[in-house]
Amino acid sequence: MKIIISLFFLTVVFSTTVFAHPEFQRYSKSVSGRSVNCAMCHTHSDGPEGIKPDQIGSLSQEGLNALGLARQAYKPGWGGKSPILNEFGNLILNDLGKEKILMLKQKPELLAEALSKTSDLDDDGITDAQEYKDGTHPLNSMDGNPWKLFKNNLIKNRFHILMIILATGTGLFGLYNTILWLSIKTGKE
Ligand SMILES: [Ca+2]
Repeated sequence: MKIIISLFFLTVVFSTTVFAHPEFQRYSKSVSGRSVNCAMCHTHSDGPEGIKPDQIGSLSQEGLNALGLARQAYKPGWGGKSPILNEFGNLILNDLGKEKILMLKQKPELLAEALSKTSDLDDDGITDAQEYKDGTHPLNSMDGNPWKLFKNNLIKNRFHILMIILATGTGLFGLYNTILWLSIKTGKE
C-alpha cells in the first residue's frame, strides 16, 4: 500500500509543476537585478521538483504525507509545515493560503503588498516583504541591501557605539591631562 501511495505522489510530482512558482522568483530577480534562486522560498535552491536532498523525490513517506496536506492548504492559517518550503515559504503559505498564492502568480508584484508589513524572519531590520523586492534572502541576516543593513545595525547598536565613543573620549581626556601634568612638572623642574 505504501508503495502505491508513494508511486501516486511521485506521479503527481513529476507530471506537474504545481509545487514550483517561478513567477515570484523571476519577479524578484527582475525588480532587484540580483541573482535570485528558488532557495528564497524552498528548501532546495533548484526548486522542489527532483530527487536531490530536500526535493520531492527524496521525501520520506512522512514527508510526502505532509506535502499532501500542504497542497490542500487553500485558505490562510493552515498551521502546518511543508517539507519542500523553507521558513519564509511556509510563512507565505500560512499567511495567504494556496488559493491566494495561485492568484498572485499572475501578478507577482503584488506579493510584497500581501505579505506582513512587520515580519522580519532573520531579524536584520529589513522586512521579509522588502527582501522579496530587494532580491535578498529573508532568512539570512548577512544578506541585505548594504545601506539598509548598515543603518539598521547602527540603530540596533547605538547604545554600545555611544559607550565606545564616551570611553574613547574619557581615555583621551585622561591621557591629555596626564601629558599636560607631566609637561608642567618637567617645566618646573
Ligand atoms: Ca529580514
